[in-house]
Parts: sequence; structure tokens; C-alpha cells
Amino acid sequence: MNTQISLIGAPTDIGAGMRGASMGPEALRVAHLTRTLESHGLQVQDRGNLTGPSNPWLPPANGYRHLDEVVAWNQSLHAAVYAELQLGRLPMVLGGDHCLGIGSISAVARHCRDTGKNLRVLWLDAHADFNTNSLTPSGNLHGMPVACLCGFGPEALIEIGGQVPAIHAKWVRQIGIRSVDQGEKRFVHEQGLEVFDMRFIDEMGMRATMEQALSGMDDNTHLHVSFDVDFLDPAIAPGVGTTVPGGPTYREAQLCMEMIADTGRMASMDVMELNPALDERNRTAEVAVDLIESLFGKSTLMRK
Ligand SMILES: [Mn+2]
Repeated sequence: MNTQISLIGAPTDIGAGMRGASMGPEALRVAHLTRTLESHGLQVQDRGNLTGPSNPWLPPANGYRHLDEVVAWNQSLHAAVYAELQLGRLPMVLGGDHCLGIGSISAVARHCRDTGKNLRVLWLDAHADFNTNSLTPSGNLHGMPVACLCGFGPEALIEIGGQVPAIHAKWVRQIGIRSVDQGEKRFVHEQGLEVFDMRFIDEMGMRATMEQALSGMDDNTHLHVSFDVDFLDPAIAPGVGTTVPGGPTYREAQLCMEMIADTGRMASMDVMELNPALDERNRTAEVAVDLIESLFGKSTLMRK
């Protein structure tokens, strides 16, 4: 795996229904993200924070809230992630709300086109994030990034990566899903997204889930992990805007991350939706850093 990591802070809550995810990047730094990664021999460069429009906190227009501002943030993130990939580094986006997945993953997809790689996206989340402006109950764009990446959304967003759609639904594996809006559910089925929901994890276990989600990759696969912190059960991760009970436990989440690390193919990632305003003494940031550590190969098990 690439040991040259670039941290890119994207401090905004522009696509969220609650304020506070804009403080996520700093909370991850305060939880010793850099030092922790360095302790595993990784070379970390913290590129600091991107800047962009502030949150005007307006109601939706045409089913989208803050569309212009979401476009601006994602354009800037797209450029930053693409630049790091071109330098041969592993970009780690510190969100920020999950609308930023559009800029991040469209850049990864563009890099994969340049280099002839096959993209696999692991979407760890309580939500499918597959809404459109006609399906969404809220207009919050953090519920729409996967749909936008697959070509369903406003032009200004779906075109950021230079090709529409930026990715295909069949490249995506969603894990931990347990809250999907009615219309969104139908659309997920129509588009053939592969979803490993909590029912699946309950019945099959995290190990079989991850074996399936990670199957079919090879030397030419670029694996992107988009980690929405609300993937985790709120008992271990209360500091997110949209908690949904019944998520993976600490051990299940560790196993998930360790199995991703075992593939050695992760080449870019996002950490999204951490909301320090709702956290308790930064404990959710600390759990997130702990899990990121496992993503980079820290094993709790005594293995040779
Ligand atoms: Mn999400």
C-alpha cells in the first residue's frame, strides 16, 4: 500500500441538515490522527484546510439546499484530491459532510481513467445517500452524493469529474445501511447498487459481508473507502448529525477495517460527517482515528 498520505481538510457542513460537521477536520487532528498514522511508518503531510463559501442556512430551492455552495466546495476538493493522486500520494479527505464525496470520488474516478485502473468504492454508511431532488424529503445534498456520482443530479455537480456519470453503480459496495427513504429504496434497486445492509450483516456476519464486498479485486484495482462516521453504532459514535441505532459494534467495525487493510489495495479515502458539536469530549473522533489506524494495518490480533 501507498505509505505517502496527504490529509486534506474540508471544513464545511454545507450539505448537512445540522450544523457542526465543519469542525470535523480539526477534531480528527486533535485526536492525533497524524501522529497515529506516523507511528505505523506512514509519511503524513497535512495539507491544511480548503476554504469555501460559508453556510448561509437557507431552505431548499428546486429540491436542493445550498447548491451553489456545494458545487464550489466540491470543485475545490476535486482539484485537491486529483492533485495528490497525480503526485502518487494517498489522499485522505477530512470532512465535512458527505456531499464532499462527489468531489473526492469524482477525482479518484478521473485518476483511474488516466491510469487505466478499475475503481471499487466501499461506502460505509448508515444511509445509501442515493437521493435525488424529486426523492429527497429534505433537500440536503449530503443525502445525494452516490446518486450524483452515478449521474443523477444537478448538472453542475454530476459534471465535476469531467465525465458523466463519474462512476457506475456496479463499482460501489455499500455497507452498514439501515436508513433509506422510501423512494430512494426503489431507486437503489433500479440502479442495481450492491447493498450489504445491517440485516445482511446480522445474518451473515461482518466477515462474510466483507469477503463478498471485497471480492473480485485484483492488482489493477484502486480501492476507495468512503467512511461516514454514522456507519458506526451511536453507542460508540454519538458525534454525528444523523445517528441511526443498530449499526456495527466496535469489534465489527474493527474487523471491517482490518479486512480492508488486508487487501492492501486502499488508495484513497474519506472520513465524513464527524460532528464535534454533538460529540462527548471528542470520543467519536478518537474512535474514528482508532478505526483509521486499523484501515492502515494496525491489527488487534496477535498474527504473524
Ligand atoms: Mn453518508
